[in-house]
Amino acid sequence: MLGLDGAGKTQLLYRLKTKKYMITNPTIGFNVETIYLQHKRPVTVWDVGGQKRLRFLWIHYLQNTQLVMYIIDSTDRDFARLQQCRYELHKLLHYQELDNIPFMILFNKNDLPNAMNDEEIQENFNLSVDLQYIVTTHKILVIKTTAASNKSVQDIIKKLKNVIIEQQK
Ligand SMILES: Nc1nc2c(ncn2[C@@H]2O[C@H](COP(=O)(O)OP(=O)(O)OP(=O)(O)O)[C@@H](O)[C@H]2O)c(=O)[nH]1
Ligand SMILES: [Mg+2]
Repeated sequence: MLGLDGAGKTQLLYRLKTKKYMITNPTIGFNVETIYLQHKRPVTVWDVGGQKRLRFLWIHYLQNTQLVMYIIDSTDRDFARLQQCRYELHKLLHYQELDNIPFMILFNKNDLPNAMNDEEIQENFNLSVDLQYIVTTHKILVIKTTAASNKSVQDIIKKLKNVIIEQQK
């Protein structure tokens, strides 16, 4: 799990793991948890701190990655933050170590009334929600999520499972 600070990575990780709300603090370093996809298939999820001063560390977590979940705060329309968010995403998409690794891009905080709609996501990121397509060498799946309730849990687990199984074929 990567993405700018405050996007909701840690909240989402513990939502997927425990289906409960957890008070989070900005992550300095990382959290790592095993979550279970359907049929009890375990997956190790690394959630790495997204603060600007910590982003140079991301590349150290990429070895043996099966999938990148890139989490975006869909309420954050600040120009500079949007630029950073796109920049970091593109950097990962062009990182050689991640060639052919699928990406799930999660537009999070979708429970909030000011979350970007599909048109804004398209405008700001040139991405279409619920479409799977290929950018450079990556399969990309774009979804809208919330970590504030259990509403997205099954959807994320199902898609994670599908992408991981498809990749192993
Ligand atoms: N309403 C709402 N709040 C959320 C959601 N996801 C996260 N939050 C809140 O947003 C804040 C930041 O969430 P974190 O999970 O700590 O963010 P992070 O991406 O781990 O941030 P760093 O650890 O700094 O990289 C917390 O107050 C969360 O409770 C969401 O989907 N909806
Ligand atoms: Mg965190």
